[in-house]
Amino acid sequence: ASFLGPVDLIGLDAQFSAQEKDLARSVRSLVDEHIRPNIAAWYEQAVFPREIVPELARLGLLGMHLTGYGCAGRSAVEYGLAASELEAGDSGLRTFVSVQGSLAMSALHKHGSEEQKQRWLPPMAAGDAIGCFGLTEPTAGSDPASMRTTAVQDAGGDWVLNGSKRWIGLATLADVAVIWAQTGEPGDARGVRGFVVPTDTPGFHAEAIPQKLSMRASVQCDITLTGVRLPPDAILPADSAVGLKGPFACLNEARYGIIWGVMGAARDSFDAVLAYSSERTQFGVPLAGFQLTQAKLADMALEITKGYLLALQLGRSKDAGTLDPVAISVGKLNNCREAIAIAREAREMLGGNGITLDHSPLRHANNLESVRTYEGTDEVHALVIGRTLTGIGAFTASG
Ligand code: TGC
Repeated sequence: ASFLGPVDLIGLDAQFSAQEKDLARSVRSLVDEHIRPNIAAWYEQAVFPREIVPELARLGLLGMHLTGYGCAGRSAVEYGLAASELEAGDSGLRTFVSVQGSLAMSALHKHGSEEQKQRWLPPMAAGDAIGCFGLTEPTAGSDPASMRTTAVQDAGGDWVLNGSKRWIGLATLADVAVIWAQTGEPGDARGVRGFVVPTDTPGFHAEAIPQKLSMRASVQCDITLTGVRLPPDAILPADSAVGLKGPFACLNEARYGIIWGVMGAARDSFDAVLAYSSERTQFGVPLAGFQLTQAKLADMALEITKGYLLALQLGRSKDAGTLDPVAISVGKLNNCREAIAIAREAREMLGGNGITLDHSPLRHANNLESVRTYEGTDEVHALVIGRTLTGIGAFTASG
């Protein structure tokens, strides 16, 4: 039987190595043991289960695609499979791994000094330190170049940060924050630089955003930075971090993981409704015996299969070093759009029973509202693709 379950009607299983499938199965066991029995309660009570962090570290999932500094050095495809299995449990748990590994650790690994890497990466890989990544602001979401957070160097060389960040995953739990700030004139994309900010620095304050209807087993926060004074070596020094390409290089990593992750949520929704429709009888026959049900299941299976094929193509390209950012936009736009449609369809097929936390699809659909929005909205990715196809930037009326 395919490790992807009954949805795999085209023999996708054979496209993965034994090592890749072993990793996927290990992550699935972790999800079955630690996440599935508790996720409904965590979601209802809006709790991020911090006790899961050592389990994720034990499997080497924190910064798993990075090399050295205690990181597992796994391939892009393995990283994708792990994201997919975690998100089959809940998008909030996959988001933890993405923020820690793909955003905060990636920023340090790609752009940090040797001292910054030595200081933070080993404890982050071990789950002993948590990181967050502050790019988005209350008035700067899709357009990070318009950020208002500033970093000014004083006569002694210290950096002083002022401003605010919003929707920052893990910030109230974090030991370290990578904060992107404007060092030049407002709107100067090349003036954006990254800073490594221990969260106990005076002037750093994080607060969880309450009353979320999505990602409830996860933490997203407001950060305020009030005269946060940092030593000269707090800046991420690499040339690769000069300007917005610094944070975008990290977003590429997180967006790539999402392409796989959301297919896990879609697959779990499909598995849930396939099982339910086989058991649930109406008018004397199981729901699975109705033609309309079968047509819906078939359409879901097609899109999940195509979504995994797309993810796999991008993953193999990433491992070969040939993955282009526009291909990531193709994957994120398609797989998020299809995953949320599948989760919603599955909820509908569960009837009234589908609106409680006894079944996963509505929880997945609600989570996917966030996933399709963060790391570049559907619209941003459509316009990235449109710009590549036409050669014309259409992000604003003037291009
Ligand atoms: P532009 O200002 O022209 O370009 C700036 C520089 O960045 C480069 N670049 C990229 N580099 C690598 N990968 C990519 N995907 C890149 N996209 C752009 C670009 O080449 C340029 O380099 P240089 O050397 O010339 O300085 O920007 P653009 O016109 O290319 O992009 C416009 C647009 C709208 C696509 C971009 O601004 C964008 O992607 N906006 C969406 C921002 C976004 O995804 N935000 C999400 C932030 S993270 C978050 O939501 C929180 S979730 C995590 C958590 O839970 O904490």
